[in-house]
Amino acid sequence: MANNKPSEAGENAKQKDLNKNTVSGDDQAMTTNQGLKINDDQNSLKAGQRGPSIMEDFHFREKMTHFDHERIPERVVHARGAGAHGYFESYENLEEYTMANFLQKPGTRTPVFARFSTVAGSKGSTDLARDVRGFAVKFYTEEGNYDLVGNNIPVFFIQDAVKFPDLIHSVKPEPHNEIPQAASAHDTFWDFVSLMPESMHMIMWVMSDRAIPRSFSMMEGFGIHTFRFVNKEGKSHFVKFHWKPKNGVHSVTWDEAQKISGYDPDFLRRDLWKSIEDGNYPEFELGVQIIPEEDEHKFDFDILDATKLIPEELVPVKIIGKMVLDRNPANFFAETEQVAFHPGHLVPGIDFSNDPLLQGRLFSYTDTQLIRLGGPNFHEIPINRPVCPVHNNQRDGYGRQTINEGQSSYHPNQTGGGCPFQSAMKNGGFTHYQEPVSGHKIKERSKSFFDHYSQAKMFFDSQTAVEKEHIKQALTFELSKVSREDIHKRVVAMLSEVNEDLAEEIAENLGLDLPVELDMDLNQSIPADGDPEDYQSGPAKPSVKKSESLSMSFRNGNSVQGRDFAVLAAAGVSSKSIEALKKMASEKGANVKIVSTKLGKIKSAEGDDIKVDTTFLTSPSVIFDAVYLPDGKDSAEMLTKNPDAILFVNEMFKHCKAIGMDGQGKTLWEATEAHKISTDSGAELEKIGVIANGDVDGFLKTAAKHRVWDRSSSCDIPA
Ligand code: HDD
Repeated sequence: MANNKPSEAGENAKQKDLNKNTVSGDDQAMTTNQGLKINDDQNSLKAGQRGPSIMEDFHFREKMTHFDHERIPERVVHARGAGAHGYFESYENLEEYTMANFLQKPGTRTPVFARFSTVAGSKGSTDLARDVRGFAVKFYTEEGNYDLVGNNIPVFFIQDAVKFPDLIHSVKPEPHNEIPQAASAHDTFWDFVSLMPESMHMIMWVMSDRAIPRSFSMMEGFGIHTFRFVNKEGKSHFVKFHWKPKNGVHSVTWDEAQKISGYDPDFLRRDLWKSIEDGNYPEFELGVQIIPEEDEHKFDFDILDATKLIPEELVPVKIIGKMVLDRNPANFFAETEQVAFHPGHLVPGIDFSNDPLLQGRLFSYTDTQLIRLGGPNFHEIPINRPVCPVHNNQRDGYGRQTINEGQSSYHPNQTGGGCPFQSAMKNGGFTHYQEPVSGHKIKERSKSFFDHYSQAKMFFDSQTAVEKEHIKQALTFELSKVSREDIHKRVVAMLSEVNEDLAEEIAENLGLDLPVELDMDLNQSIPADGDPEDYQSGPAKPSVKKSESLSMSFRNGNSVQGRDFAVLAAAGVSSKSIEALKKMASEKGANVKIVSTKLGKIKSAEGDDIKVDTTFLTSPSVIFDAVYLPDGKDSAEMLTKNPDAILFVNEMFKHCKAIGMDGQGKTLWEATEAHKISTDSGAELEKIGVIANGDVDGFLKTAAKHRVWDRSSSCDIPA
């Protein structure tokens, strides 16, 4: 009884597979788990109408027991997430680099399931925390599942997986009082960071607006580690994976993030769900940076170091396919919660590098699923099972689904005729890349990992003025919530390695004098017997001084697909004016919502009824991408008397979002502080993203830019 909706691409192999387990209760009788029809689900069995309940009530006991066991441990990191089905379509034949089957024939479609997440917060925390976003994709290929388990930031905090539990303990709520939830702005995180200079590059990214995306469909994704592509001849190339969103890379501001966290903590999850329901399918292109083996040591950083990226100026990104997410899960728990990713789920043609962070991950993911999903059979859960056959001699365990017939469960065997048998490489048998390895068994890191500041500097220097300003504000916010001065001092000392002005400004905001005097042993991050001299990071000297692709402004996208526009309206609004906007916006995939003082209908100037979608009470400006003030004298005049409407426009202005108006809509605009400020500044309205005279096309073009940052200098507005 399948109820999964077919995707646009028709039923793909994974959907057909899931349908075997998808059940709908429509038109069905209610039964116990044993299939017995239930007559009364309203009352428990009692000894008399007012008497005690009776143990014999097997229906009550079954229902209650199941309920009592409904919860499973949340993911220790990335607990909060949202997922979607879709497909990956390859653009070209990559046999020169990899034998991976799904990358051979242009046009090959492979079903995928993607899950986006925050890292630190619990399952019920806000989507808008300042945090890295997980970007995990499971490809259900004909050769088995391939998981690309990445993030929306191309580098990581630490170089060696052995530090992962420390990093996570430091960022999670503090152990003595479980405060704060889903936030890095507290003592333990910054204490750890201030003692781990290798985290500095990642800190720059996390303090940037990348850490507060506008939509899961508006962020990049990265495999982070250097992986390998291996072709049929056994030749290997190093490879870095990138996802590039069709909708461009966009973020909210920190002020918006905090407000949205209150109004709609499900903002990103809802956005993903809704855009798929509306047919605005999120789309990402997959790109690769391919590095020949011989070039491994060509860079002034180590390609095995996950705190470094390879600037696109040095190795361009080659686009090899696209992912389209076109179907929402039928059941959150069954699919999004139970999906189990693992960077070690590979197909022939893709292999690992020796990145010590990646190597450690290869242990952690199976281990965590054992506790989270309750045993070794989690690969049989519908969302996790491959679409190709699975045969081996692994048997039994909690919740085993497969009924393995026959006498033999070992290999070699003759009782089963030697089956299941091994496969030669030419028949798809996976062989590990035969990398020569030599060295001493040693707990050490290569010196080539010790430059901690060059790329942090490159990232900061590559940002636009507004982006730099936001990084400063984020650092100030986070560190202002840190209570210990020693932590402030150490962070400022590290920042001064990245950029003196940055360090000075943060020091000023924290009330510190420069240069800061450090009175602490900074050598905890080296081995007990290590000589601190051997572990010093040199001064920042990036080989690429500025990399334009590191700025979000480089990937604007110029699209309004999936954006939400508010139309402020009251009785007497012009329906003609609204229709003109709606028509053009919906053609481009944007949503238009009528916001008013109460739900129901409003009478338009033309006399027809207009349905109100939402109210000022539940839908403030921060959850919209732009605002439109339609024509209609009575409506505009009424709204000038409404403080919520005035605040709405002022806040839109403050957050540098497009403001459009038509005819009398300008009456409302003229009643705002925003109008006064822009008039006083003498700025040309259009230049600061305020589009008058019903120019819908101009309004949409401005909204497509996402923000009019030119306005930010005149945005000192009380909103
Ligand atoms: Fe991890 C989950 C991404 C380092 C250990 N990780 C997890 C998820 C993502 C990432 C996207 C959520 C998957 C999902 O949606 O279910 N992790 C990364 C990236 C890393 C990284 C991009 C660095 C480049 N992770 C990392 C290290 C370790 C782990 C170094 C431990 C050695 N990660 C885990 C985990 C999780 C996890 C504990 C928790 C839930 C899960 O695995 O399934 O095993």
